[in-house]
Amino acid sequence: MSNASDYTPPKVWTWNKASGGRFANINRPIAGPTSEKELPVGKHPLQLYSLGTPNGQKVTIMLEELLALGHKGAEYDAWLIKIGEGDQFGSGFVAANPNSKIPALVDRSGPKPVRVFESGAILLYLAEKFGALVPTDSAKRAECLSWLFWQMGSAPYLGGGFGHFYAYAPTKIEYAIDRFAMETKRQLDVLDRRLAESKYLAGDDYTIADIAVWPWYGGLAKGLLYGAGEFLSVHEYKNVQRWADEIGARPAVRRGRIVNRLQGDPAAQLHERHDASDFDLKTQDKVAAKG
Ligand SMILES: N[C@@H](CCC(=O)N[C@@H](CS)C(=O)NCC(=O)O)C(=O)O
Repeated sequence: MSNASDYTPPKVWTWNKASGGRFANINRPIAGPTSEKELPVGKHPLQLYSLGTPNGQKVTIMLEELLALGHKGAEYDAWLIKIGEGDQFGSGFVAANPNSKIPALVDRSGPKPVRVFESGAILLYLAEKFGALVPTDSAKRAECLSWLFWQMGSAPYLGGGFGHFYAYAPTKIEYAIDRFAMETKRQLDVLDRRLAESKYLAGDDYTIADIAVWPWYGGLAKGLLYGAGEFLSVHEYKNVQRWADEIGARPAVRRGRIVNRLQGDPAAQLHERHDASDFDLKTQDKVAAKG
């Protein structure tokens, strides 16, 4: 194995140098706000503060699905939080999410604003609020929540583990890439076996479990994450491929996945969403054409 290290950890870790890598300028070992900055509030009942990463996409897909089902109370403003520039450490954002990570939702439909953070909690909150996309039958609900929480526990190995060491770390460390590639492939196999026996993760119906898992593992299966499709032989996971294609074709998913996105095809970037018409009028290709 390559990359033998001459590093010996000191007795006590101290934060005295930049660790390098793509997120070096925002990583820090303490929580809390670094600046005073209020969050903007728009006209809709739901205020989302997010970015179009897989964790952010879960919520915008959910909101678009709810709107497609006719739940007008799911109208939302999606504000952009640029995590690369440290927006997540502003006082207003920290009040919405003390963990300083997107996505964060504030529900202003009631007498007092309700904050919700952690994408899984947001999906469940919205599903319960609107009585949609989560089964009511207790066995089916248990299956749905099991896959929802599976995603929450599993994706950090894919993103923070595999993706970080394969794509972002300043040096390629064989041990780390090997360990997390193995776990990521195991997770893909878990999904592939489930989707061999079941149309959707929770059973016959599309639910918040699919909405949580698709942006991560659907994206990975379609070669959209970390440029790692070939490395992980994602084409081998045939049932994941079938499921990823089917969900990716849903109109609400096609809308939700481009909200708050800052990368890729300009026609698939809607930096902020404040109205349903924004999908037709305010994607970056249209913004650029207007000059
Ligand atoms: N478990 C959290 C993860 C959220 C998360 O990791 N968000 C990332 C972007 S995908 C973030 O905001 N990172 C900023 C930071 O770490 O400072 C969730 O599901 O909501």
